[in-house]
Amino acid sequence: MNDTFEQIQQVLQNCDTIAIGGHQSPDGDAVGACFAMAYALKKQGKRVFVLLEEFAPKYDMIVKKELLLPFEEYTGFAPDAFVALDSGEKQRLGAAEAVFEKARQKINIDHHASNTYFAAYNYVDSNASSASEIVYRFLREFVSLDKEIAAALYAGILYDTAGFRHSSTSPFTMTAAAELMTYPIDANKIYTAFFDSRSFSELKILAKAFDKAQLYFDKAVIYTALSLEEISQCHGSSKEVDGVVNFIKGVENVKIACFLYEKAENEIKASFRCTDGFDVCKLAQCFGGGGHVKAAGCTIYGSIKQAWEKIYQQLEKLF
Ligand SMILES: [Mn+2]
Repeated sequence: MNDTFEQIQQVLQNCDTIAIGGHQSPDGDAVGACFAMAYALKKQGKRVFVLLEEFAPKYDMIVKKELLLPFEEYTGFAPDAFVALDSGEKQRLGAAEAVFEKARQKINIDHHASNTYFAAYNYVDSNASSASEIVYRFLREFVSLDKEIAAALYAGILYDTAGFRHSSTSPFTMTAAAELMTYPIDANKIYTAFFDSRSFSELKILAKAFDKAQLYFDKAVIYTALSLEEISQCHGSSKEVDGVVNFIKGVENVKIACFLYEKAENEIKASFRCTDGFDVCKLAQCFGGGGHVKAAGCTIYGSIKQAWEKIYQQLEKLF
């Protein structure tokens, strides 16, 4: 059951020190939603701290780094409230989960279908394109938006819809984006940074992943994977593998796309995408992960080969 925006705003009103956190390996939606919320609460006179893992430099344009709580200061930090954004479960907050536990008031605002309603106050809408879209709906009721808030929200919505392309893009999404564009934000610069530019190492990583791609189950499943060694051969890092899965899913006739990479030794991160009629959230949940019906992920411990074998066994039930 969802709480109302009014209830959540009431709780925040009665708090002074507020922590805001998003999921591990923060993407554009997590970063955008967290900073938009942070800017708005700061405007309301709150002491605000954003707790996020290191994220890609392309998000710097919507970020005020001075709001980030340094990782060393997580221990012993007990805020009045913790607002978790874009996180389907509290474990997805990573190291910030300990701070979440210590917060007097716990709030969860999210759009993942697999959300576990882990806070005292929850607002989950799996039909929303992004956490940023929900934060937009929330904020416009209580604060006057400005350029900084608008840029962060626009970036979050843009990112999670892959530039208004995913089926989660609703007429409301477009209305929200249109209103956010009435602020003097550089929408084109955000688009280019997110979707039309990459480091040379990222290009090499994409090339390696594409080169290794294989089709299974009568060409309905596409699979590729990258080891730590392969990522380092490209002089890149695991923060640059984001683009792989969205690209391979576009191959003709493919129903499910699977991309695995070695985040650390024996720690395999799997990302899944699918077309209508399939549910990769369920697939990810077989391995303790989650996400959305058409985009989900999980972590599997072992080698890439072992992880793929486990996933393959699940896929066999579908094809
Ligand atoms: Mn999201």
